[in-house]
Amino acid sequence: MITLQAANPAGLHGTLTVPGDKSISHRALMFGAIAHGQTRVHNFLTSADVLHTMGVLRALGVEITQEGTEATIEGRGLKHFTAPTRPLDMGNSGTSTRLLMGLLAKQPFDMEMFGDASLSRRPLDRVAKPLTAMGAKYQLTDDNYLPGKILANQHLNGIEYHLPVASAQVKSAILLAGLQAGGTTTVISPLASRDHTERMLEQFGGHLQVDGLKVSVQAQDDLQAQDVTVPADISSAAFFIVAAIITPNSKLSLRHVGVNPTRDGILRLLKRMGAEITLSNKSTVGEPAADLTVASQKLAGITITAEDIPAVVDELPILALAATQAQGDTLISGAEELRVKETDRIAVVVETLNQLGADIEERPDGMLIHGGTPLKTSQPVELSAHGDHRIAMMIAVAALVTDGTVRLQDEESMAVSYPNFLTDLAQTQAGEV
Ligand code: SPQ
Repeated sequence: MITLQAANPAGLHGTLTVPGDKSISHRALMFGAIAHGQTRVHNFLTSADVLHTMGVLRALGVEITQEGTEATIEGRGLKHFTAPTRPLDMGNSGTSTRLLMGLLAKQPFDMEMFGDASLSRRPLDRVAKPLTAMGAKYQLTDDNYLPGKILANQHLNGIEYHLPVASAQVKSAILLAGLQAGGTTTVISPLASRDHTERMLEQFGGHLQVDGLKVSVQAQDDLQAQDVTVPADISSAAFFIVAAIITPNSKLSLRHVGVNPTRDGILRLLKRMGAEITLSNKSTVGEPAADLTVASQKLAGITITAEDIPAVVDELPILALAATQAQGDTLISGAEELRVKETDRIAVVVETLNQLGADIEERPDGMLIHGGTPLKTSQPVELSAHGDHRIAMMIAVAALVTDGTVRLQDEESMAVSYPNFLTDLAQTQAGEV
């Protein structure tokens, strides 16, 4: 348990580079493993989730070296994995589990897999169903959870699949299986979800057809190794963006943040709330990125609907905190997917922020946040993130503007996506970055 710091009267200051993007780091490892030749990944994220993907690929015989944020993968194509000698450990990572269920759907051996308590409560039927229709075979618990097995399988056929929810993980799993399937595999999404898999597949020489929300691939085992530079993770940057906005007297710059339009919903929604966030040094080589500058300012409540959700899905906890400090109400709807993340992020955000004096009503598909509530606690309050990295970081940012003592029980959960978050936050407090 740690006691979190309240903000200094001088605010947060400096220029910070947050770690590499988690979604892109997972995919760089996976594409590096199935390409031919040596892939180099720069600014790779060395967080627990990504290291679980790395551990699984190594257990399947892939040679990967890592020094700091540089990783090198010796790729040998889709057909040269070796049977693991132990169950595959997915840790806390939904992305590792779901994407690898697609990537490994056609191997000549069984693979056992397991995850931590949170991952063992997250639904896998959303990937198992379409992948089984392609010919893949899985053994999961009766409720379609981990622990489970990807069974040996010789044959996959293409399908046309209409995703019931806009999920990048399900789309990616099907496309990765589609690279090994007969005929054409097509995924049609109800709304755009993050397109890192499509972009990276193209970079590695994949032939994919994209027509609006419809993406198709055919079997292909000649992907070529690449140099991949991972931008800073906008999902991690979001905590500092909101911290600077709600903490008086602050000004922060964040370097080379990924601003892929399928991920930058946090910037668009904060702008709709009246925030000014300046983008400079835009780069479009590989994934789009830019330097962001943001200072303390006032926000106004807005209405957020289903169309907004996929591009901001992981940032909704920290956006909810921002909304508690805005003038007026913010309504978040169409966000029921939040209930099947590392925690039920609707229930946990409402409960946690209300414990700090916020006024939020839980809705089945989101929440109604009554803004303009000063956060305060007369007694020292002990909060748990329930093992959810994004909730833990939201609590640390909330503590900056809470009048009273806030303690956090499971700060170690931040290691899933941002191991040095508290150090970086403390440095911005001291203006040392
Ligand atoms: O990997 P995991 O545990 O699912 O991570 C989360 C997160 O908060 O970091 C979700 F809990 O991000 C997902 C995201 O919500 C990462 C992801 C991806 O890399 O493809 C896609 C999103 O999930 P989904 O279900 O919408 O596809």
